[in-house]
Amino acid sequence: MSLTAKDKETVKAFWAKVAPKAEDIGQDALSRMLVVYPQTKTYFAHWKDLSPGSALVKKHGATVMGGVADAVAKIDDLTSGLLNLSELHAFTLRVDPANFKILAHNILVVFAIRLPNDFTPEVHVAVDKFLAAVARALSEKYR
Ligand code: HNI
Repeated sequence: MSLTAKDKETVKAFWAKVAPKAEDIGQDALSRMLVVYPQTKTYFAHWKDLSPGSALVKKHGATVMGGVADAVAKIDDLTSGLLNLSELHAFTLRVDPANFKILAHNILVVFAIRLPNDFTPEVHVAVDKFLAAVARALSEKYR
């Protein structure tokens, strides 16, 4: 399942709508992940407060969306573009790669809630494929 040229254009155009709200979207998606999939909290056990919208959740939500923005910029070669980030998650953070899909799902949920007019069925398909490709690229160093 690779991204077509049309998918890439759709993702980039949608990202222009996301960018001004990226921090809010990131903290919402991360907050939801931690509540709905509490097993993900183990990776953030060193944070003081894991409740929705806490200072660290906000900060890290922005960091993650920065990573996704970087992936949009590297959409033509995600595997090599995200290699360092993959290495970090695999060897240093030791995040189970199954969690990348969980976070991707939460990001999609928040896109649908916050950008209901822009998140059309066509955008949904393209962005779902893109986030799946990001999850695959982040999983690269686990192989
Ligand atoms: Ni993730 C740190 C991007 C999914 C757990 N993560 C980062 C950083 C970026 C990033 C960028 C900061 C790197 C640095 O300091 O150089 N993470 C992403 C992206 C995704 C993702 C783009 C998927 C879309 N990370 C996940 C998931 C988990 C996760 C699913 C665990 C459930 N990430 C972490 C942890 C850190 C982290 C833990 C370190 C945070 C800290 O502050 O200690």
